[in-house]
Amino acid sequence: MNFKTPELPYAYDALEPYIDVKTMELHHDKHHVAYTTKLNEALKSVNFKASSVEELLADLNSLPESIRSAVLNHGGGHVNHALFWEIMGPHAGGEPDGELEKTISAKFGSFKAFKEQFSNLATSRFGSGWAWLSVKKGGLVLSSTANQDSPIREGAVPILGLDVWEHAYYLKYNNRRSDYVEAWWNVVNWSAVQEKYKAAAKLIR
Ligand code: MN3
Repeated sequence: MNFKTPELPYAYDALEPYIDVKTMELHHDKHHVAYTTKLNEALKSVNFKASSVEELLADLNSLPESIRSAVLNHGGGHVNHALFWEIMGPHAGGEPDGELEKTISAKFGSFKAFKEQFSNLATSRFGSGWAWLSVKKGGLVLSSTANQDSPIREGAVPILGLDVWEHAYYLKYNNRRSDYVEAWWNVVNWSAVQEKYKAAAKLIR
């Protein structure tokens, strides 16, 4: 099996002015492509039953020890970025509605309170990593992970993720990660997140 980097579902400049075209080009065409290439390289001579990278990440011990860290890093990089492109979009931002809005408000008190907690996780993650909203048994959970680790490893299904590696923001925001985090809310595609929430809620009861 050969995993492929998905095409961006919008133009490289579609997230301007919040995420600049140059960052999007490098991030998708160089960084994501490198994760996918190295994942395929690591899996080249291995027989495995899993039909998705998510399954591989959830059960890393089924793989030979010699390739586990490569699959964790590059497989994680591949699925994390695939989600990241999908949950962003042009003419987006605002607030979720429907079932997702109700669930967020019930869990965190309000959308504003959720946003604050998520932003804090993203800005305070030391070094490279991600902030996440995931669905887990019992409901929604917030977390942050280092490097390309995925909430999938903790039995959760991520539905919203924010990449806080410097490659995601340094060209435009330099060292001002919190400005990037604040701007990023303007490109969150809540209807895509809502779809992911519905699918995940069916998987995990
Ligand atoms: Mn990245």
